[in-house]
Amino acid sequence: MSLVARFKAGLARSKEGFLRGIDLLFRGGELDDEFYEALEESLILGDVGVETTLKLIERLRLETKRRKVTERSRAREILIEEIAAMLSGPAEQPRPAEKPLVILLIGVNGSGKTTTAAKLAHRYRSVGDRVLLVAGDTFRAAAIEQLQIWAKRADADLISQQPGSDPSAVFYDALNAARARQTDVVIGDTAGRLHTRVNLMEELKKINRVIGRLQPGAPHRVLLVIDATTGHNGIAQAAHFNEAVPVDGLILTKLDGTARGGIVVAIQDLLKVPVCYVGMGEQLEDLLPFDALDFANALLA
Ligand SMILES: Nc1nc2c(ncn2[C@@H]2O[C@H](COP(=O)(O)OP(=O)(O)OP(=O)(O)O)[C@@H](O)[C@H]2O)c(=O)[nH]1
Ligand SMILES: [Mg+2]
Repeated sequence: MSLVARFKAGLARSKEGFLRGIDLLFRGGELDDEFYEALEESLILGDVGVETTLKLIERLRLETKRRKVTERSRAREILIEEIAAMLSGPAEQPRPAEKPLVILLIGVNGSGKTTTAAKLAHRYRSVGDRVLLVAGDTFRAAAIEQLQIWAKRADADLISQQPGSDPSAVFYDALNAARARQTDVVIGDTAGRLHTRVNLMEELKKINRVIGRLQPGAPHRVLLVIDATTGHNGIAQAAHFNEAVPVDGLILTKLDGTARGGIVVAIQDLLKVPVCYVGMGEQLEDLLPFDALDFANALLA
């Protein structure tokens, strides 16, 4: 299945939701004020957000005028282009010169960090990388067991310690093990934390420091995992996390569970942090690398 088709499948609920109205709008007629008003309403309904929606509408108005497009059906392509332009981020960073590549997953409780760690492990394993998962959530015994099960399924190594131990110590062990074993990619799971809890954000900073001391430049990718079904709350979370540890990219999970998939557009526009992956299900294969044009096409084409 092509990436567009997979995005479409993951967006099934949005397709039944706000995207249905948008699809109908583009089917025929003139590009009049009524059209723009209805489009604005639908985009906001789909969690694209007021600010981002107004920006998109403005660009669509300008671009259709410039190209002398007056029919709604021809404006669809232009809106796809504008959304794609808004979504396109910098190309993926190359791997560090020295192994391993260290990825750290952070986010609020239940956003999908542990599942995403496993999905990422699976992605790297499937191209032949040696992967080490780090059970950095030492709060709950169940969290460690959950990652153990996933590590087995994804055929990745795992480093864990007793529940209650210092997560920084787990990362210290893990990085040393990764070096000794010639691991290609280290993927760190962390405990869910509310962005408003100062001590927990301090713990995150410490993990970040410990990793950086062991391997300069690491963690190479700090990825913030956001549950797409929480809508615009995710934007406030992201700003706080970014203050504690600079976030390199976003992973939006549970896109399959929302009828308002427009959040992807809003989040990238407002945060200026690229969406790297989107989660569209609970299985190992359900993490898709983000592609702006394919995603925009899946939304509207
Ligand atoms: N439908 C769907 N469910 C998902 C997705 N990603 C994660 N989940 C589910 O969301 C729930 C929480 O996922 P976890 O990976 O445990 O979340 P977490 O961030 O590690 O949670 P804490 O460790 O408690 O903070 C699980 O039931 C996952 O199966 C997704 O992309 N789509
Ligand atoms: Mg977890």
